[in-house]
Order: sequence, then structure tokens, then C-alpha cells
Amino acid sequence: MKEPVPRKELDRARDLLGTADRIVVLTGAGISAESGVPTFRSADGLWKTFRAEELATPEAFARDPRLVWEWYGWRRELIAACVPNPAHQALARLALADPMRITLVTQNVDGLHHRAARAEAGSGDPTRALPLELHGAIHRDRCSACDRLDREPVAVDASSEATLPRCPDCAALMRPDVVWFGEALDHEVLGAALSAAERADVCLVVGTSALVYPAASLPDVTRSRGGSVIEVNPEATALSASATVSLRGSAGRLVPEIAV
Ligand code: BV8
Ligand code: ZN
Repeated sequence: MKEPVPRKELDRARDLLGTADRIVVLTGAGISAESGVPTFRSADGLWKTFRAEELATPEAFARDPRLVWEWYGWRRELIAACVPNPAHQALARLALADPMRITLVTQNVDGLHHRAARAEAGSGDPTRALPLELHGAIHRDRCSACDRLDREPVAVDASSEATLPRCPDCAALMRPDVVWFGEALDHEVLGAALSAAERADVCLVVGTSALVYPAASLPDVTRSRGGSVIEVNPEATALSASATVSLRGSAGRLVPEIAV
């Protein structure tokens, strides 16, 4: 059984967040773990069973688009059965309560922050609680050649290369609208995330191993400008030693306690 987080550390994290004028939040796969979405690098992670570093690359897609689509089709179905957890909900409430103060940034492609924002906004406008998606969104397709986007793609039939989705405009293969290794992030999205990190008094980092760049550079940007870094993670990470407060626990339990 994990040690409970000392009350003093929780209070320190809550005070830092409560008194901050501007907060940037960076989430990774760990925030969705309690929703049932496998993470990448933990014991039962995606990267283990699917050699994902070979699959989440343009080279893999060029070499074997059917296998890559089979992996994404499996992940899409798995994610469709998952729901946001109290950590997503608490962050959505925080952002909706004071949108100018909070910028949500996620590495995740699962869309669970969007679903939490819409649920928490009810009949209100969820826009302010929608995260900057640094690595795209798994449920969208885009054309591998032109700029065609499909926001509501039909289920992919990855049984053969002939049944893979093709662009209605140029007939090239469609691909998941995610950023693969070796691909550049959308420069507007990354620019907005970096400037939020520069302006932030606090960077709250939830559920990331902090290994993937440039996403993992966000907390360093806040700290280099004199801001604080709060980490929520059941394990120590590359970030833990330099964090102002590193809370050793799960997102679903700790985020609703400190993001109030
Ligand atoms: C770029 C989308 C340049 C796809 C993803 C050497 C060779 C080649 C490249 C590089 C290299 N060195 C560095 C690079 C750059 C590379 C990189 O950083 N590689 C790493 C692995 C070293 N980065 C890139 O390639 C990026 N692009 O640099 O482009 C460029 C510039 C100009 C022009 C051309 C090119 C693109 C990176 C994006 C890759 N795409 N995803 C898909 O999802 O299929 S990354 C993938 O990893 C996911 O997005 C994921 O979010 C991300 C990071 O992983 P985490 O989220 O941290 O997940 P992880 O499993 O690792 O950790 C989970 C954590 O949660 C753990 O710490 C665990 O303890 C914790 N946890 C578990 N349970 C809980 C919990 N926490 C809280 N509560 C719980 N209950
Ligand atoms: Zn096209």
C-alpha cells in the first residue's frame, strides 16, 4: 500500500495553486490511467505489447499502414469505452471557473479532457476548459498527403490494405490525426503552450513520465522564469527532483484535493 501523501505537502500544493495568478497544467497518459486507458511506459503499457515506438512513426505507417491502423483502431475502440475520471473533471471545473487563469495542455490523444469539459460545462460554453492537444487527437483522421481533415471518421476496416480509409479529395491514405515520433508538433499549439508556461506562476504536471519532448520542456520553462512546479505521479520521474512539490499518488485521488 502506498504511503499517504503528507498533509503538509498537499497543503503546500493547494496554497501554491490557490494563490497563483496564472496556472499551466500539463497532463500525460497517467491522468487517463484510472479511466482505463493504458499508459505508454508503465508495466502493462501500450509501448510494451505493441512495440509502439516502431508503430507511432511515419516510417512505420509507410512500411505497414495496415498494422498501424490496426493498432489505432484497437486504441480508438478501447478509448470509446472509457470515461473521464475525477482528475479530468476537477481540471475542467478549475478552468471553467476562471478561464483566464488556467491553460490546460495535454500530451494525450484520448479526448477525455474534451469530454470532461463538455460534461462540466453543461449548457454553458466548454471552450475555456478545452486543452491544447500537443500530440493531436486519436478520434480524428487526416489525409497523409493533403490537408483534408475528417472529424467524425467511420470505424476503420484494417483487415487489408485495400480497405484502409482513403482521402476523398486526393485518394491518398488517411491517417490518425496524431503527432508521431520524429514529426513536428503544430507550431501554433506548441507556441500557445510555451507562452502559457512562460507566463505561469505554477506548472501543474499530472501523470507524465516527462520523457517526450518538446512537451516535457514546459515545466522547465515555468521554473526558469521563477515559477513553481507541482507534480502528481505515483512514481518518481525525470521531473521529481526539480519539482517544488512532488506528490506521490494517483491523479484521480490527488487532483480533486489540490485543484480547488
Ligand atoms: C519532435 C501521439 C522534432 C501518438 C506521441 C531520439 C530519436 C528520435 C526522436 C527523439 C530522440 N530524442 C528525442 C526525440 C524527440 C522525440 C522524443 O521526445 N522522444 C523520446 C521518447 C526520447 N519527440 C518527438 O519526436 C516529437 N517531435 O521532436 O519533432 C521535429 C521538429 C521539426 C521538424 C521535424 C521534427 C513528437 C513526440 C510526439 C510523439 N507522439 N503520442 C500516439 O499516442 O500514438 S508521444 C506519447 O508519449 C503520448 O502522447 C504520451 O502522452 C507521450 C508521453 O508519455 P506519457 O504521457 O508521459 O506516458 P507514460 O506512459 O510515459 O507515463 C505515464 C506516467 O503516468 C508515468 O510516469 C506513470 O507513473 C504515471 N501514472 C500511472 N498511473 C497514474 C499516473 N499518474 C497519475 N495517476 C495515475 N493513476
Ligand atoms: Zn488528401
